[in-house]
Amino acid sequence: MIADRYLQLKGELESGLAGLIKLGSEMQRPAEQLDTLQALLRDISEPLLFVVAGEVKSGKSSLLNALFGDEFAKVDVLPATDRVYIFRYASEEKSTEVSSKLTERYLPIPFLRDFNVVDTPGTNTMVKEHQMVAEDFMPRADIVLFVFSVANPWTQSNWEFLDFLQKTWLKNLIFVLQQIDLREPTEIDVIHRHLQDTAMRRLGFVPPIFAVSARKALLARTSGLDKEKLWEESAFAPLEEQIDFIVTQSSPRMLKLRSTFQTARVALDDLNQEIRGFLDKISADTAVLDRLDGILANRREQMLRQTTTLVREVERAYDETTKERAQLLQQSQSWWRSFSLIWRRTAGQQELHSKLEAQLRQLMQPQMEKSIRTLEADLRGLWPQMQDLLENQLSADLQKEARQSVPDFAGQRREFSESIQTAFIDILAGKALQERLARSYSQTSISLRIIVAIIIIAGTVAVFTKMQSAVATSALVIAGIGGITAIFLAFNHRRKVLRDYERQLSPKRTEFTQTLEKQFAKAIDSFCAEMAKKFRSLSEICQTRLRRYQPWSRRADDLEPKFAELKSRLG
Ligand SMILES: Nc1nc2c(ncn2[C@@H]2O[C@H](COP(=O)(O)OP(=O)(O)OP(=O)(O)O)[C@@H](O)[C@H]2O)c(=O)[nH]1
Ligand SMILES: [Mg+2]
Repeated sequence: MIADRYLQLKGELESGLAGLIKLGSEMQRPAEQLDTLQALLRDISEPLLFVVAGEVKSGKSSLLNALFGDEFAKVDVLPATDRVYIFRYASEEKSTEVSSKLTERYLPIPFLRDFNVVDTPGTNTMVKEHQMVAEDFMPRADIVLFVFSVANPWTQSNWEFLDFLQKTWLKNLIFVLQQIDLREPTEIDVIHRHLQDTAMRRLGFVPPIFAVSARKALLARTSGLDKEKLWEESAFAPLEEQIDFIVTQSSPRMLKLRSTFQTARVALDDLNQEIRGFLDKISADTAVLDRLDGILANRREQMLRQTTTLVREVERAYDETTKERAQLLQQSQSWWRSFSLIWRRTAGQQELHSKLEAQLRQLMQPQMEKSIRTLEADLRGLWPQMQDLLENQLSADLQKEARQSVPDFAGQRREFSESIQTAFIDILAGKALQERLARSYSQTSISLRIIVAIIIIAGTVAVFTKMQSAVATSALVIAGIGGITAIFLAFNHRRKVLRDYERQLSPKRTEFTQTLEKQFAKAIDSFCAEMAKKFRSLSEICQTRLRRYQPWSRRADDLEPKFAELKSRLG
């Protein structure tokens, strides 16, 4: 295809620019910036403008058909092009009569996307159209082909039309001597020289002149036979090279490509900088969050170790209560006190229980509170420390997110204190113990009452028989046995109560310290989990941002080699 070097370069720049616009719009760049890039894209996509002029029947339309390898312009032995035609691309064929002298032909032929082609009637017949062609198309044309026919090379109308044109419009002028297959090479040489001389005389310079056969060139391009020979004989190759050269070297076109490229390069650098800036920020933020995670894990370990010390202290306090509790139990459970069960079924069991609880509470509470305070202070101190790191080391926009979600520590502290208190109360609140003791009290009470009743009955019998009969003796023996049994029961009851309390309280020590340890660990874990949750939510924000920027970064990276290639070719 003619002008393919330029078209290829333009195509690559278009694709680079289109990629850049897509990236910019995804990155929501300001509308003005995108509009500028769109305008540049439209500007460079503007098709090349080729104009052909020359004598009637000199083979102008045939030359265009041969150049583009498509018979889009009407060719005839009779005058065929009766008005100026401009050929443009459209997906459907149509014609618009712009005026009686100009028709716009829209054709779905791919090359017309890159070229607008102006075909004109013979210079000798289009006097009226001269001015329009000259003024509307010549100044903008990338290539102006002036056709002379070997069949009639001496006519004046071409030169008269050339006289009519401003010299500045002739910079892209090419003379084409057409239909060379109709004459011998020697004749063509003569005509060629004649054209050179006349051009020098009338224009003051000699444009490039190419003697060609459009008929053979078209055949070479469209028929399957003898392609190479026909192409050789058409002498089209040098003409095409010249066209290629003019278009590629055309300063307005190349300047346009170059300046468009420079603007696009700056825009790509801008986008790249923004992407890099964001990616750097994200990886710095991720590193800070990772560091915070590490610090948090360390502090968690430290605090867990510290809880062991705290629990040991509570344990010591608990042990100290054991001695005092034993004393209290001994005092309140003297064996003769068990006799009170005869007239009091519970014999103050409830009061004893309350007393024990109050004593335990009184002795342990200060130590418990101290431990809770120590741990609370530690946990409370952790957040400001983390907050400080977040505020000083995270990027400004992530800091904003960090501030929006301060963890709810108040609720957690309350929950922690409550759970410790519950564990504490639980030491003595063993329902089983209470029930067992109640059962023991009630059984002892019933047994004692029965024995007392037996003793009374036996005593009464002895009194009534005046202590002399065998019956009286037996009654006294029974009363004696009853008395001994009652003493045994009272002792046994005391022993059972003391043993039950001991059984309840000794394993409770381990249970209690284990619960305490568990509650401490739970509190620490939930504090840490709350903070880790916050770091995780910030990390997720980083990840979301990363997912947004990474494809853009890849896209920008993909554009880089394209732009480097364009730079080397555009200079
Ligand atoms: N032998 C030969 N005939 C050609 C060549 N090019 C065109 N012709 C013939 O010349 C005649 C005129 O060709 P066109 O291409 O219509 O010439 P034109 O200058 O466009 O004619 P108008 O539009 O009427 O001014 C046609 O019969 C073509 O077949 C060529 O290279 N060799
Ligand atoms: Mg024609």
